[in-house]
Amino acid sequence: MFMRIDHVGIACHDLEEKIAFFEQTFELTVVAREVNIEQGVKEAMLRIADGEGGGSYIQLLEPLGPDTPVGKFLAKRGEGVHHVAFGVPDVVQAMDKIGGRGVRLLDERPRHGSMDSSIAFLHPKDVGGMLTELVQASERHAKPTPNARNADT
Ligand code: V0V
Ligand code: CO
Repeated sequence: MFMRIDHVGIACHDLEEKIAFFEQTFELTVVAREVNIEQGVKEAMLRIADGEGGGSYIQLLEPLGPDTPVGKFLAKRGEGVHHVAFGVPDVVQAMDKIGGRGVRLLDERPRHGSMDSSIAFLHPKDVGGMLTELVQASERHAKPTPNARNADT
């Protein structure tokens, strides 16, 4: 079902400061930035690698306010890894399968994610304490090979 780790989301207080750190220390490059009102974040994607069906990234997340998922996380736990996102070929199909296996879905339908992806979250308490995101990359950012498509069926 999972094709790759799409991204690791890192909660931070100051997006610009963390971007500078990741660029200078790890020689990564920002490939997309977005303010996502629905998710309550200002975020940046730093490219690690390209892969089948989409790439791998670090996602830096600054909350738009204290009463948002990342704002609450920062207040409770401080800066650090907030979620792990797995690339899937079809997010609705993955939600159906995973939800049917007793894991709580935090979204009833896919939401808009970075770089026009379709995303959905799974409850961290049902995944061993890890907030988990499913990502279906947009056609623009994913060119699956025939093998990658067949791998999930
Ligand atoms: C909360 N908990 C976590 C957690 N956030 N555990 C691991 N990782 C996290 N990030 C734990 C928390 O410690 C509680 O455990 C329990 O889950 C319930 O948390 P809560 O504080 O009572 O509840 P809330 O109101 O903070 O909600 C938590 C959830 C919420 C996960 C339900 O944050 C959510 O719906 N997240 C999904 C959306 C999201 O995170 N969007 C931002 C990224 P104890 O203390 O009871 O043991 S947006 C993004 O990634 C985009 C746009 C993208 O393109 O990729
Ligand atoms: Co994410």
